[in-house]
Amino acid sequence: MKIPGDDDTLRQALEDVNLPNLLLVLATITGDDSWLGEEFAPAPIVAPEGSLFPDDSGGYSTSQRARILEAAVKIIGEVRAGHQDLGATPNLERFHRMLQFSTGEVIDQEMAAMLLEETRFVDRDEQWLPALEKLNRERSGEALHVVIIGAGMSGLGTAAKLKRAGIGFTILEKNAAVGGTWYENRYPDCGVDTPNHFYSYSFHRNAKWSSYFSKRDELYTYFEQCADEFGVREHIRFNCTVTEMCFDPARLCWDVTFEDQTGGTQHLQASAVVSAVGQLNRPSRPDIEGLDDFQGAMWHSARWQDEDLSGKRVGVIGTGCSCVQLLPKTAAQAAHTVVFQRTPHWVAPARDYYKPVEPGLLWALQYIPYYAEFHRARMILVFGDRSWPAVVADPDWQDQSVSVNEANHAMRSVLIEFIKEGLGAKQSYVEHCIPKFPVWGKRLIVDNGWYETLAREDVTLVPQGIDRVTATGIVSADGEHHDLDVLILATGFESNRLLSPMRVLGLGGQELSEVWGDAANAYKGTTVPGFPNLFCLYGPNTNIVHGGSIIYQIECQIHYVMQCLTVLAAGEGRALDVRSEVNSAYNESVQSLSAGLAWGHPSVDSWYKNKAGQVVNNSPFSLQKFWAVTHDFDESDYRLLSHGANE
Ligand code: N01
Repeated sequence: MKIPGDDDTLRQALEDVNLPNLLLVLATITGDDSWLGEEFAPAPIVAPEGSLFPDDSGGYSTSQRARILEAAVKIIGEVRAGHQDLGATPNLERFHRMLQFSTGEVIDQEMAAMLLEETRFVDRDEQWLPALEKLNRERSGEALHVVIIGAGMSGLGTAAKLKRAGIGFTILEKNAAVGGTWYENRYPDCGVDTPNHFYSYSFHRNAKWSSYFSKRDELYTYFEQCADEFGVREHIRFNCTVTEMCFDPARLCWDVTFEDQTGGTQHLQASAVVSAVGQLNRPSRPDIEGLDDFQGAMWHSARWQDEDLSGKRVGVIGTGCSCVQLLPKTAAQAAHTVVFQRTPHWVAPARDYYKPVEPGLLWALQYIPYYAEFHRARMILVFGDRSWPAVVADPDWQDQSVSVNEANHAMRSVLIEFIKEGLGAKQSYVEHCIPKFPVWGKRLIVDNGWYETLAREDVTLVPQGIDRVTATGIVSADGEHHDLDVLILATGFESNRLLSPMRVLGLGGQELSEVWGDAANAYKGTTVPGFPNLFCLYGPNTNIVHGGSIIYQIECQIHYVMQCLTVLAAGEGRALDVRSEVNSAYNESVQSLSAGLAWGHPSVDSWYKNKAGQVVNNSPFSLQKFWAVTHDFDESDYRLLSHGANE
């Protein structure tokens, strides 16, 4: 990496960097651990009220700060001039020590091991890449071919790894472009609630995110670039919708049937199928009487129509993440907005949600050696499992009705104050805005002006529920008719029936949708007994609620799948079928853990649960634990099917 500019450029950039992080950079370059000594120990991290970003600047005195910055200018300047090499990347023991030093907190060694891979100080691909490359060389001509369904973040990530391993693959994508959810969702202010320096592939960092929480267009552009930079675009068949796949036990492969852009039916044969269809790709149309009678314009938040709302009376059904994000923008345009709420959600204060990435940090992420690595680790520590203790139920906690432990209850109190403050003159709304389930029972929504928007004079909250829709509006449960020109359905997605409407036929012709019903389950969220060589990314019980990036979860699964592929590549005509008893034991544990978490609380009714109240979508694990659970493939968990050796 060439470092541009001179000492002044460097000095200017360093104004915006995190000093505890910078000390890790200096220690790595010089190999000198005196940079991690008592003298430079940072002050504890504190969370200023209302801010998303904790104050983790280190709390150094002016003279300490000057000393660190001058040393950094000198050391990095020497690297720029070619007089200093980059030093050795830290091993686990040193990295662990570094993280504890820079945060002033006790960090689990397993967490450090995970972050060592997330920073790519350790290349996780080494777990499977050498084996696959060797097998590919030995077996040229009879290689595996993988079909990936979907070119969203799971599909592209898998494709990148298959490409690296030299395994043949085809991606079938129903849309005309890549990006999945970030292609489809275009509602106003659509964006992430996890900082992008974490919400991006660990193996394809983007040093140029303009904001910490980027918006849809920038995310979509990132995935477009990934498709090109991974060199996988030529493998994608756009406008192709998979309708059916059927496992052939004689040939030990999948026959995949899909509809192409002409409406014609086509077939592909695959040694393995990776389902990368996501959990939130089918908009849910609410079952409300009269919905089809509405004569005004109506659309779902995930199928946004760019209509000018000025002067219009707009109704919005639903108060989940999508509604909270879009409402401040649409309400500012509309003449009047009516929000139809069934259940209030918890919304967290986030006054710096729109914070741009500081110019110096942008520079540091591109040019200061190791800075981006340590920054990613820090973002994961701050925005990942930090909230985990607050979601785990404490059996001794006195009031189990609305909270699950003391920290959870404390958060509840903070958020109730935030509601009161945000609603200003509309204090009559307060009782309707306080959820009756524990905080983190559903993913905590990052605020972008929700309560202030509800407090606007031209916005009305209807908490009574909906009786029916008419040609000209909505009748609420109290009998009032609300006249509307436009109706926005922010009603979420059909999330429980994973992989549907595809027809998936496994061993013995059994159909996956029947095997699962509305209780989808898979081993490590990925493999299903009786459906050999089918790998579900972002499958059952993999969604995260407490905090963190879904790309992280997906990457954990991809590495697990790549290890499975080393077994398939080791012989001709092989298939892996997860043992039914292994899957059952795993999922019993998933359900028992889920029951002890905020989102398993009986008061929570959400898209994560099925009709019986079982958690189908969410992971019961912290990020650290999910990494550990998916890290190592154990062949004894599977039946290995091979030609002639099985029915
Ligand atoms: O959908 P939702 P979403 N009558 O299911 C209501 C991710 N996401 O699109 O709460 C009346 O959360 C329903 O009511 P209730 C994120 O993972 C992330 O907003 O069930 N109301 C609810 O209020 C999120 O969880 C981001 O009682 C009806 C709303 O519609 C997931 O996507 C941004 C109804 C649906 O809320 C889904 O979020 C956006 C009916 N018949 C989305 N049916 C960020 O990262 C449903 N509702 C920031």
